[in-house]
Amino acid sequence: MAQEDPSWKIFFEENPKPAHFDENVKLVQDFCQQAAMKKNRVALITSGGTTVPLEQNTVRFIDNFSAGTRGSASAEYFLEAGYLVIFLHRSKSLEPYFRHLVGKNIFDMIEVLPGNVTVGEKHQAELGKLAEKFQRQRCNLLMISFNTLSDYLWLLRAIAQKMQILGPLALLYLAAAVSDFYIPTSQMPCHKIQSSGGPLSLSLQLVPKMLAPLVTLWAPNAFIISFKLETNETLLETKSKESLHKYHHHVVIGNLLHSRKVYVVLVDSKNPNAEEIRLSNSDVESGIEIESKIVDNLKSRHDQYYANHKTG
Ligand code: PAZ
Repeated sequence: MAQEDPSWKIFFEENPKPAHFDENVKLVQDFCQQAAMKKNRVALITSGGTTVPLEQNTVRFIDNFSAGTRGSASAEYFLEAGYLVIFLHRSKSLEPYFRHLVGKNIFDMIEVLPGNVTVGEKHQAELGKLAEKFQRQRCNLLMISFNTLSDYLWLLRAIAQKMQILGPLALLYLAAAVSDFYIPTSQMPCHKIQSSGGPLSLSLQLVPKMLAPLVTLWAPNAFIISFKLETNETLLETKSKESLHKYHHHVVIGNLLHSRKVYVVLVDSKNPNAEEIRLSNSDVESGIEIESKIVDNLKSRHDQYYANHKTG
């Protein structure tokens, strides 16, 4: 039980809160209060990988794999589905709407004439559509960023706690790739590790399982979805079910590293059989993203959850 397991508490005692923490929490508090007054649904989407620093003055760190595609695409679909979105993301990873411009050269998109800069004709439709979507949603989107594992966990806890005011209107969609291992601040060297000391051996501690206090203490009424990333297909469903049974949240979405853009499996506590979402080749060719189907599926589940809460 999270209440009895002190390891997550020790983590917060031993690892200092991130810079700008109080300002960010205030932004979240105001956002949630406004939403609660209007009875809006709010989705917290976590996205991108956490870093684990090796030095207090950090030159080197261990990174968790994630480009932020899942989170940033899902944020757009949640917004389109009428949710307000808190986007807790790794700094410089993909962001909703801006992700469509990544890899494009802005200077190829504009035309510069003396005294006049315009969008080139062949980019006007695409950029116009994107800008229109972004303008329509920008007030509905709160962006909060992290770098390290510790930043992420501090912010996750605080945001979940502030979302309590929303009761079952809150949805948590935990797509970030969060490290299972870390070096406590007290065991980290202060300065850059010198290669003159010879080969480096690292000893990493296990990160306490934060889903336990998240589900029972920080966000007890929210609808909570976690992701499970595996590389071995034979483990995917079992590991996803194990996580659900251990933490008693609502949905676990399993995905495999190499097929994550076209295939996911959803498990919940009500159905013994997992539900699959798979994109066909023609879906992919016509530009359909798997996140649109994931969000549709979760919106219906959240509708049901909300209805049960109201009558329960
Ligand atoms: O950001 P991305 O689209 O490159 O990857 C998404 C993902 C694979 C990190 C995500 O779907 C996921 O599984 N997150 C949880 C990872 C974990 O098991 O910790």
